[in-house]
Amino acid sequence: MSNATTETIETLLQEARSFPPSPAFAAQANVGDPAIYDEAAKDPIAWWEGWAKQLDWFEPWHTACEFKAPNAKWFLGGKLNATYNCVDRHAAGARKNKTAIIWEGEPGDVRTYTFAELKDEVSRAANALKSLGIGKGDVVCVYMPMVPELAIVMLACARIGAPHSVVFGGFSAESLQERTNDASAKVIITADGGWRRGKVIPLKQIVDDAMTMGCPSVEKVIVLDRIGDGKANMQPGRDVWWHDLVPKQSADCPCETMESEDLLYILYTSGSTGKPKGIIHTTGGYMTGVLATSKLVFDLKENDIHFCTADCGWVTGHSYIVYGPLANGTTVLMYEGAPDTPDKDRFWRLVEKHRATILYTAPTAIRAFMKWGDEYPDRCDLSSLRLLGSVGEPINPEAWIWYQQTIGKGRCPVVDTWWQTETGAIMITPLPGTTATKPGSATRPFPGISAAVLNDEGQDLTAAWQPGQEIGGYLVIDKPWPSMTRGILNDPERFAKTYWSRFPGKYFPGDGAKMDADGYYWLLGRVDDIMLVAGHNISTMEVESALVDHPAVAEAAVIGRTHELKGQAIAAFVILRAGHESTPTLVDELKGHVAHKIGALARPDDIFISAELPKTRSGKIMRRLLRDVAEGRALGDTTTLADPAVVQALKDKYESTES
Ligand code: 7RM
Repeated sequence: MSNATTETIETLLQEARSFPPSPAFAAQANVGDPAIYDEAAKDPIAWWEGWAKQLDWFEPWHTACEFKAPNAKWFLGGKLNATYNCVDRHAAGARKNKTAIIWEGEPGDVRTYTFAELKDEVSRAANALKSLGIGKGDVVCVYMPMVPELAIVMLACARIGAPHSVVFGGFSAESLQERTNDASAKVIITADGGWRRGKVIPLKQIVDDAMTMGCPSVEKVIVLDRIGDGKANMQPGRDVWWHDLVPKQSADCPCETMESEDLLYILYTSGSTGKPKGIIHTTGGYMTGVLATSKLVFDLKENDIHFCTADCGWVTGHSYIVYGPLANGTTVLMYEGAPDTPDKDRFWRLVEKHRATILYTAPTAIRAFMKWGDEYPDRCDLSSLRLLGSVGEPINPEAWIWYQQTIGKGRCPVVDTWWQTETGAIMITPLPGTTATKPGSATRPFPGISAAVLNDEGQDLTAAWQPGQEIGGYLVIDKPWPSMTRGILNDPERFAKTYWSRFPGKYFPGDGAKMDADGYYWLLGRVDDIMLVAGHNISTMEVESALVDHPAVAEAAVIGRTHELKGQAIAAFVILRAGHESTPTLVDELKGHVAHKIGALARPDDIFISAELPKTRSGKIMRRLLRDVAEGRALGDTTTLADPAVVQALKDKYESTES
């Protein structure tokens, strides 16, 4: 988006609908008064200190914040333990017998843990790690399915001060090896397998492959028996069964006293250069950020059942299945498998059966649900739900409205939450009891977070913004916040360059943003997803929204491909809804629809109807590969795709259609 200036940003999203919180929701909400924004802005450090005080500290901090870009430290001198805050303090009090985790496996098996039971299980797992020589500072690599033991292992690591590095169970042996070695992990914890769409993902086999390729730092592999077919190929001396090691341990394991800035975890995220970045999070600041955002964004109450559908292999699972809700003493619902197994109503059956009150999921899932049809949610009882959340990518207004109407029955506030692995916690979001929402807008920075929109020259457009004006450019965060990453493991230079060099002294997340006439933020996608068509900035997301608004379209991915005259031309890849046929008339109609919705400048040059789109394992469309397809290049790196065959088939079909 090199030419992103106020003048060239078009007013593309004419979303006029606004949904104030219902009086009933506002009356009971944790935050019902917008004054909280100004209070926090007056003294953000004091505001965050207020939240930090809601954690249990073994020793208080003496300095709240020390910041010299790109390095931040929070709550210096303070000592605490994350697991103590998520488990022990609840197990020792009134929440002792309250359910902490409800878990359902894909085959339908259910297990629950009270806070007291969780404390025992976590302590046994922690003692098991200690018995293998793992202690403070030793990295534990976790490669597990979404079973309760995954959360237990994370909390066990935090209990003894061993940073965990959870690798999503969908990653390949090579990716696992790369991450294990980058972090010099001493142990890998895995399972014989995990269930996904009725099939077993052979996790232990993949660990074996990674070990064969070479993981010199790994001394032991702990294997959980999830599948129960006894097929794991155990290597004597190296591999040990969970059931031989953990249950015999004592349920008494003191929490290690950690400095506020001691490492809590490492989580790898993909970078534009290909090599994954080991994003690091420390203890005091991270816990403060997830405690505060969980409580206010999800309006957490004592009786809530929080269902976040992410996998713990992603930051959303770290912050909003494990650390945030549990720090608040909230019951979480964890699900192992796919949303369409045994049928496309699985999430709604889970909500119905376990009476989930909060659902936090991703736009890519919401669009799939829309495509599958209303009959699936409509046949389930969703009356327990009181709040809906969205995360992971911009949500198009059509999907937002469908979510609000069909799942929320117009009764539940929808919170569209913008944040990143690097930010640790939610950054831009409505507060459901006080912020009027607009479909497609993440609304406002969370209290205590200071964001701005800059132009190409780094001028702060928000500083001069006046009500009624629209501005667009690059999103930055211009003040430190507690849960911000402390860097990239082993690579401070890359950290400084990637996030802090584009606009010196400010954190640049890589996203473009618009501020509308009401001062609301609209996240426009990654800046490399902004097209420059004949001098006009057009976000791929805005064109996608327009396409998905058409009744024949289930999902769309838009890219800018190089064009001789216009700089870039718009190419759209479209999946049709069931019952619609790909015809030249429909293609013309779709082009006209976009032109009608946004303006002629946004009329796609090409529309290619496809059966599938290339997606990462976390469901993000890889537009880079679509650009390769549209520009007739050899495909770039496809190793992070859920299914590399999809994009190859797409390329073959695209090329045969063209000629
Ligand atoms: C939580 C998570 C981060 C990137 C981020 C954005 C995009 C995430 C939204 C969003 C628009 C949202 N972490 N993103 N949430 N874009 N609206 N509500 O997804 O590290 O995996 O990804 O995801 O581009 O930079 S992440």
